[in-house]
Amino acid sequence: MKEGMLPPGQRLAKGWPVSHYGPVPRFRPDRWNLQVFGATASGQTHSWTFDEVAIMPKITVHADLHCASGTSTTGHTFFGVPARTLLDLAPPAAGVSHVMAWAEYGYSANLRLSDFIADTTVMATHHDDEALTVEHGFPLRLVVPHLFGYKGPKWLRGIEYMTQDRRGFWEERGYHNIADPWAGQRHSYQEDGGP
Ligand SMILES: Nc1nc2c(c(=O)[nH]1)N[C@H]1C(S)=C(S)[C@@H](COP(=O)(O)O)O[C@H]1N2
Ligand SMILES: [Mo]
Repeated sequence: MKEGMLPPGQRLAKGWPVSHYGPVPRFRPDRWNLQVFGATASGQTHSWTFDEVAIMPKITVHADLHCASGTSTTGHTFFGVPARTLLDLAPPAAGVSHVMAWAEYGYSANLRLSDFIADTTVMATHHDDEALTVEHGFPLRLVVPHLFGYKGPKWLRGIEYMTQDRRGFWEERGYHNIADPWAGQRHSYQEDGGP
């Protein structure tokens, strides 16, 4: 994180407004699970209940959030499971290079494996010492502080291991495949060296 600085073209929002596409899902603990599937080493799908996720190791991550539409919020403290923990619990097959992070209602975001296992990529359960609010992603929300906000699904339900890249929800709708805010990677037309 580059503390006290905003990426080019970003402006600071007041407080922490809520921004996402579609309705807020209701949490049903009895039906909820987190799954890792796709190119796992075992070929099997791994699945955990919310109670099982709650006892996974946790870290604290300080983050600013940058929405690709141009607003940023700063000074967040997230607490949750380091994303790379999943690679220990559910080893990927050889050749896995990307993941698709899946949320309720089919929202998805693709990530390079290197971005997913970065030290500060966290599956957050808490924000500023309180359980996440449902609008911000309770019970589980992926936070990838070094990428634009659309790479961090709220209401995370699954991680798909992929041996080839595939575009997620916003990446298919004109947003940049990598989404580094410091490099101004907002739009897909920039990927082939455009402005
Ligand atoms: N499931 C889901 N997660 C999502 C989104 C969404 O539409 N659906 N929008 C993303 C986008 S574009 C942004 S900028 C952030 C906003 O998170 P915030 O409302 O907590 O600031 O959530 C991300 N996670
Ligand atoms: Mo966003």
